[in-house]
Amino acid sequence: MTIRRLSRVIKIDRYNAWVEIDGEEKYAHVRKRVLRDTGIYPGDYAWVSEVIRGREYAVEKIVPRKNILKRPTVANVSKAIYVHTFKQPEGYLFYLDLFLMNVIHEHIKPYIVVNKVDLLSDEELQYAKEVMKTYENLGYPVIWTSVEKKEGIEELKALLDKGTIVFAGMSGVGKSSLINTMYGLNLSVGAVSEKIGRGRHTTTYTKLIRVGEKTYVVDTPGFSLLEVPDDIEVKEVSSGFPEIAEREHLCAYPGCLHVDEPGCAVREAVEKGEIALHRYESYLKILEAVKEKEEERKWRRRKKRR
Ligand SMILES: Nc1nc2c(ncn2[C@@H]2O[C@H](COP(=O)(O)OP(=O)(O)OP(=O)(O)O)[C@@H](O)[C@H]2O)c(=O)[nH]1
Ligand SMILES: [Mg+2]
Ligand SMILES: [Zn+2]
Repeated sequence: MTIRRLSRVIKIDRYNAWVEIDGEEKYAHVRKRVLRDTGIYPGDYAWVSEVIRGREYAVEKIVPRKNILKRPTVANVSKAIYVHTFKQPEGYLFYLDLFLMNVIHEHIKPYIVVNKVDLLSDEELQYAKEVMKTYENLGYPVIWTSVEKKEGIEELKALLDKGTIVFAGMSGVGKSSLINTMYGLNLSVGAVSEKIGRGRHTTTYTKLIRVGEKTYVVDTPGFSLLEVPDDIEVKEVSSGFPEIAEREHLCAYPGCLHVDEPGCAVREAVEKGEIALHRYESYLKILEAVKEKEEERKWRRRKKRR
């Protein structure tokens, strides 16, 4: 009889996976039916068999997931940290808003880290604090860090004790640097290109790293594309924006999408400055992208029926 063990999937390499067995990383073949039925993602818990004792492993089955974070894709996430920078690179808040929507959708606890504060002048820092106030008011913790000056690192670490902790954000914001400083690791770190002020995607794959008995940190590649998850529907977008969701019942039309409907309480709140304009703009942009995906799906279904 072959032994089956419950293992954690550490990293995916095309149709194979690195899994953790007895504290060691082993390369395992992924059965076709796994790829077909459930797929396999970093962070999955999987039943792994020993095809040849101590030498060859195969992933037989994926344990049902608690959640799955999209962009970056990681399964069974406890906490998700979005790393933002105001300079080198100048981050887009839109990515943060999209990330928060994804995270809320999966019931994962989000944290926002503003890194590279050493690069900001007093005035710039004041501006940054104002921008982040919007997020703090929505209930998201914001932590200010500098890897360079070793600031905020202990504060951040104290918030993130157990579980599977994902670091996400644009390329070059310092995700790998933060993980290195916090846990004394040696992940590769790359310079932000001088010319375009953007990172160069130093980290190219998602990987779980065990840093405690029950703690994994997940380093992920920086993203640079607008990509909304496939399973989000038009009417669900607003639930990713608490300040919109809580006003929806005040709109004149049930099912109001807050675009141009008359008597829209959300747009009224934007005009009054009660909802930050950049948040509303993110909402509209995501809504548009989700609508497009829905149209695509409908079109494909119609084509299939013909
Ligand atoms: N001044 C300053 N530079 C920093 C700080 N944190 C990281 N950096 C630098 O920013 C650059 C990018 O850091 P990385 O850790 O590679 O960024 P990343 O987010 O992992 O990037 P990708 O792997 O491409 O997604 C490196 O040159 C770091 O030394 C900081 O707090 N202050
Ligand atoms: Mg990196
Ligand atoms: Zn409305």
